Amino acid sequence: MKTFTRARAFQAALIAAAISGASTAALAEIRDYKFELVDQTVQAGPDKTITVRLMNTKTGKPVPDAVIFATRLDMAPDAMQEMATKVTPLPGTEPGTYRFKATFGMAGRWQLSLGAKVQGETGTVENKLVIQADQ
Ligand SMILES: [Cu+2]
Repeated sequence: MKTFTRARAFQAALIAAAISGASTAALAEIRDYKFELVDQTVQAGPDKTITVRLMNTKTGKPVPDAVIFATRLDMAPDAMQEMATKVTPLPGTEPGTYRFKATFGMAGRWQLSLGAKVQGETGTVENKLVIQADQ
């Protein structure tokens, strides 16, 4: 019974979203979303900021208010997957962009793994992005 109520509530929310015109997301599927790096390169060193944009590739528009739930930053592209560094979320500066703080302890290629839930969509956006850290 609980499941039924929740499903109905979710359906109602979807309809409300569609009516209010916030429905650009409702017509897309989860595979139509992808993260992209705002800057491909970063200076090696402590407390660097990474900015990514979550795009709806169908509409070409950034997607605000996604829930980012998985992040990992390591040097897998340079065969150092055990060299991982902490990723701390920072407040976004514009809708659809998501920022993180991390220490790049070494120059080279770093892989940022991201997972996200998008409002009104089932499934998970999962992307791996490669950032070049310069000396
Ligand atoms: Cu390394």
